[in-house]
Amino acid sequence: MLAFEIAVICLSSLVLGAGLIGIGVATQWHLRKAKPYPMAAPRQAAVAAPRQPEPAGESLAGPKPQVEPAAPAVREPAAQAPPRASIRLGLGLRKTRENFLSRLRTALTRSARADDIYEGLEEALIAADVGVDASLRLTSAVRTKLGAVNDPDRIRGALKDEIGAILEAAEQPPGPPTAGPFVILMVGVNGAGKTTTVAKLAARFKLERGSVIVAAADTFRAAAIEQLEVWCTRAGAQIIKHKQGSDPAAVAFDAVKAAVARKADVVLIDTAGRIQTKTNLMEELKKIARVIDREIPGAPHEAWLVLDATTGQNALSQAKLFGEAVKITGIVLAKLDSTAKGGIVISIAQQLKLPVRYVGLGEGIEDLRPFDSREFVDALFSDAEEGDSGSGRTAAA
Ligand SMILES: Nc1nc2c(ncn2[C@@H]2O[C@H](COP(=O)(O)OP(=O)(O)OP(=O)(O)O)[C@@H](O)[C@H]2O)c(=O)[nH]1
Ligand SMILES: [Mg+2]
Repeated sequence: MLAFEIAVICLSSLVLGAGLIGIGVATQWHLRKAKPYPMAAPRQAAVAAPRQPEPAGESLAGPKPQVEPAAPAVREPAAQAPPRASIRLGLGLRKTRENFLSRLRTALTRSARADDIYEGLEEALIAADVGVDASLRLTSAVRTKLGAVNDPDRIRGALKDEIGAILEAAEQPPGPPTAGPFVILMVGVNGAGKTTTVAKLAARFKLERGSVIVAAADTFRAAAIEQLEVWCTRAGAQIIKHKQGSDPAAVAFDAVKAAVARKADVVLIDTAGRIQTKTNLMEELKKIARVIDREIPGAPHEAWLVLDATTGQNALSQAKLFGEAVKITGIVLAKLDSTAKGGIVISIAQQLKLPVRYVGLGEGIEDLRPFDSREFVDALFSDAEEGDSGSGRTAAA
């Protein structure tokens, strides 16, 4: 009887144990299913948090600005990522390089006839947005140099040299520091990347030149001032702002005045996007330049046209018309990472004869690099997977 009872107890314990294990396994499985996989952090912050206006951001003239609680229209800068090195040019140029090199390879290998090769070369260049004129000049320069030689490697090498020569002329760093504040006026069409570039430059100049004041002279677009404030906090720059709708020239004037009083080293003036054909908006730019010059004779020392690399050949007409309003002293080519047509740089250098000061390679504050012609050509022609190995000068600039 005792043996029977022991057997029953053992059996019951076994059944109970098995049951408990079963429940455990089922619970684990359920929990795993319910738990989401780790996701990459979202690039965009959902809504801008309301911010307290900084003392440095107060207008020097007129009433204190009314900063509305964050409106959904704020173009929120890309979410702040942990500090990282500047993006490498080879990575930023990936789309352009893939597009260009595959066409170049086809052009160099599909036929042994020189006419066919050079025709293919022109096509590859035009497809990369080098522009018809610059493409024809480049191919004819290579042909003149090589004569009857149709060895693909020689042609490729000669083309690289010709492009390098054009781009070298466009590689000029910004002017040296001035005795007083160095004033840069940023202009461009809507959405070109002006405000983002101002932020990137503010962060860079703060390290390279000292204190930076940013003028929120885009008083037109709703939430433009708040967008710039977020960026300035991130870049560690002071901001001078007025209310939305106020005169942008007055903001610019206050900014340079504040820069003189506070002995700031650099002033960056963010302006509203404007269509280059609208005369009244171009007059507004002239006025901004005039009033700055009144406060600091000779300023703005530079006026940079921000061009969206994805807009292609229209960039040339933008440069022409903006140049009629203010003397453009340099180009910043934004969004080079977003296009397969980065050859526009060659077109700009060849046709506009303007220095390309910086290139934008992403939405982050560190995604701006000084334009380096050799680095650019090496990255464009690099066959390496990542495209960076072609240049010895790719360390974060
Ligand atoms: N991928 C990429 N995106 C960029 C770059 N520069 C700017 N952008 C994006 O382009 C969009 C427009 O940028 P903004 O800086 O607001 O352009 P803006 O010229 O100030 O625009 P408006 O003030 O409306 O005329 C934003 O979504 C930016 O994140 C860049 O170099 N690469
Ligand atoms: Mg803007």
